[in-house]
Amino acid sequence: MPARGGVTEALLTRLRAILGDRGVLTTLADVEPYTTDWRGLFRGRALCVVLPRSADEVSAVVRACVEAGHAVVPQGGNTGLSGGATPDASGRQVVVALTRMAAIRAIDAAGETMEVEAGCILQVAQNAAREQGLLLPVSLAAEGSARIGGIIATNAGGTNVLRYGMARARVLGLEVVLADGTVVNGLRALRKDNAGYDWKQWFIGTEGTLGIVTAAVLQLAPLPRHTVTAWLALSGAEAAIRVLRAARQELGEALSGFELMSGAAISRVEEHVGLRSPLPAAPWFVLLEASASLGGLREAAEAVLGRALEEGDASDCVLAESEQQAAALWKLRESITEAEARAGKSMKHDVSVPVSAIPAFLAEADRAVTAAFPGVRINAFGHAGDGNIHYNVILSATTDTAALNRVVHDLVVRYGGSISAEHGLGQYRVDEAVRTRHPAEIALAQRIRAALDPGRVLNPGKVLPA
Ligand code: FAD
Ligand code: 2HG
Ligand code: ZN
Repeated sequence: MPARGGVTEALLTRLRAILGDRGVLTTLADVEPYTTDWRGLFRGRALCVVLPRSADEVSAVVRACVEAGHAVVPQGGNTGLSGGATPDASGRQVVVALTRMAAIRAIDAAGETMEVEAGCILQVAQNAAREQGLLLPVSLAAEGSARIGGIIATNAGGTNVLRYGMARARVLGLEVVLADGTVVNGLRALRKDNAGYDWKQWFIGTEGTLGIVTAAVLQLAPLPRHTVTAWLALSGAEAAIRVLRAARQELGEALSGFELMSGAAISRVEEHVGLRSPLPAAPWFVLLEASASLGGLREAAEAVLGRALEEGDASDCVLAESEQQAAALWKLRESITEAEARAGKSMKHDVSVPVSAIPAFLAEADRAVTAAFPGVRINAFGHAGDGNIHYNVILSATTDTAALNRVVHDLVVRYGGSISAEHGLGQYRVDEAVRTRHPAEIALAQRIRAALDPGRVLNPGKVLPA
């Protein structure tokens, strides 16, 4: 911890006056969990961690930090995969953790909306919706820890974007605290609202660099009565795209998940997590899910699987016979990140390309990466229905990671893709975003940032260069 001057001591005293002693954490043991990211890849330091209980307290904290010249780092569940919630190494930044603002304020069943505080855990919000016969359709493996504010600030994707869109599509209204401490309340439960700028969009997916989300009104959906879940073994990624097309034709908008996983990724889950695929080893697997309130789903899913087998796209498949079997299939898919972490250090490439370009992209990326970086192991999987591939590479002792990023991202750009489909830039991908995006796009983002946070108080060094 750097020596503290009078201004810093005065700031701590002021924060304690705002939040009480229990709302300000300063010991190394208390602060450490908030200064390291989920992967243990980024390790920062913080002057303190503050735990506000209301938007007014967040506002008072921001004002105090601005006046003392300290930056703030908003944090939710700290499950982000881009280092966005980790403070820098200066030991001066103040982490604002929203964990004590976790109330579900209201659910309007007829209007299918929920008003919820930013610190509510996603799974808690999902369960509350389910109790009312409604679905909060944002689903990801970290849902037991990720919080609503983090979900919104990263515009999280996950496994049902194909049907329900990204987190952005759920947000009807927001309450945010700006960089000068102003609280802006836009907690309206309206589907239609064209009265001026749709300013809430500025805070969705901007990773806490333009404002701190304190509460939101979310759009829910009817809870589907029927779900089918299938697991297919495929010989190649081309076959997966043909099966996707068939699934869209047979199941239409009921298709809610289409996850593509390399055989190597599933073998790693078997080896490192101890789960078993229901089918023998294959080059690729697909996990397909469809859900609807009206019947006929199973017949339509059987038609998709039958066609895939007949046309030689699938070598084998299973259709889950129970909720437990479906859950076991999802567990396999959702354990890939954990298995990858146990297999070694990896470089994550959270990329998207047009859906139809996935097979060509994968083939070209495999050729380029294995030729240039001997000894690496590719761990490719992702939300193929959305064109989002996690083209992760488990490193060898000598891999030049900057060169590896350039090879993968240059290819992504050539395919008209994005170097971050859903995890955001955080601090992990800022340089690559600057390198691969048009300079005018970066300049436009800088202008918005300068307008909303001229003093660079909010999460400096994330999304845009410091
Ligand atoms: P944090 O990690 O705490 O923060 C993330 C970013 O949001 C940071 O920049 C932080 O400063 C900012 N932030 C947090 N709260 C606020 C707030 N209230 N106001 C303003 N800014 C804020 N992501 C996906 O998109 N799809 C997936 O399928 C997916 N699967 C995952 C699986 C695993 C096993 C893990 C570990 C992560 C996964 N993630 C996935 C990444 C992560 O869960 C998401 O990015 C999630 O949205 C982060 O939420 P959080 O509350 O943990 O945010
Ligand atoms: C997923 O799709 C998450 O499971 C995590 O987005 C991806 O580990 C990753 O790279
Ligand atoms: Zn993902």
